Amino acid sequence: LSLHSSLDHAIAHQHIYLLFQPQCLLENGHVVGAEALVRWKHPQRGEISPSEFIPHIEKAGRLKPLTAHTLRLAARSANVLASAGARVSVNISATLLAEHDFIPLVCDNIAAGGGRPEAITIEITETAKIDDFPIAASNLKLLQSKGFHISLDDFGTGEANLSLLVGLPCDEIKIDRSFVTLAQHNERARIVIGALCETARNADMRLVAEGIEVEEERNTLTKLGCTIGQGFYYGRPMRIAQLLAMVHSDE
Ligand code: G
Ligand code: G
Ligand code: NA
Ligand code: MN
Repeated sequence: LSLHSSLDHAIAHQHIYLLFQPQCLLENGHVVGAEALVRWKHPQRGEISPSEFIPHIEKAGRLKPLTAHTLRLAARSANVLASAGARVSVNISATLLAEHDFIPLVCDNIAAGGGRPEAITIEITETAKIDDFPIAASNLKLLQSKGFHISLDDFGTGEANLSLLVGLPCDEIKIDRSFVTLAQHNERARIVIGALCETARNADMRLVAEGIEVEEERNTLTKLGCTIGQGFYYGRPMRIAQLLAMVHSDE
């Protein structure tokens, strides 16, 4: 049985759900946000990774119903997190940006989950697949005007490049974790990260360093002017209850 034909069943039976990975202030570890990461617990196949099932679902033309579901789930958690001062980031594949119904896909499902746009960041992933750049840009501008924040995922790798940073409306840069890893022993990587931090500050954008695994990386990123980090050092993707416990332990 193929994955895409069991999508509706999986959604209806809560086999598809979200885990949340904390985003923390480097300075003191306080949780300021969380990235929602989708999971599929298949009754026969076990846990399937999104990097496996999303391309599959996309090829079968079912990415919209999957995205609708993750947006609704994320919206439900956004309110509890917002009351604790943390945002929720939700991943949206760039293939959807130029779709004619992209705006209602986002707005209707966030509303259906009871979420406020102000509490939600839309992370643009798989930027290689932006079909129609001008339409994508105007759709993102519209989402911004409704209060959503826009984030560029995996910045600095592949097509997540300076053209997007210059040409798309965005409020946040997520530096790809490969640079965080390199920063420990590569001076050029440190120079580039420092410049990106300054760019973000000057453009009034938020910058999140991905893939912080150890304290040394936290220290290096702090020295370079970075303020927010995400990675195993702060926590693996976890259930919402666990994340809330972590948020409340800050208080
Ligand atoms: O959660 P994990 O670390 O396994 O994520 C693997 C990849 O799947 C990452 O590139 C992540 O951006 C992507 N991903 C996770 N959740 C979603 C989602 O809800 N929608 C989309 N489009 N991609 C997601
Ligand atoms: O593409 P995106 O950046 O959304 O991918 C998120 C993926 O990165 C998830 O699969 C998540 O489990 C993984 N991840 C999150 N933090 C870390 C980390 O500190 N180290 C490594 N190696 N992977 C991480
Ligand atoms: Na992401
Ligand atoms: Mn990323």
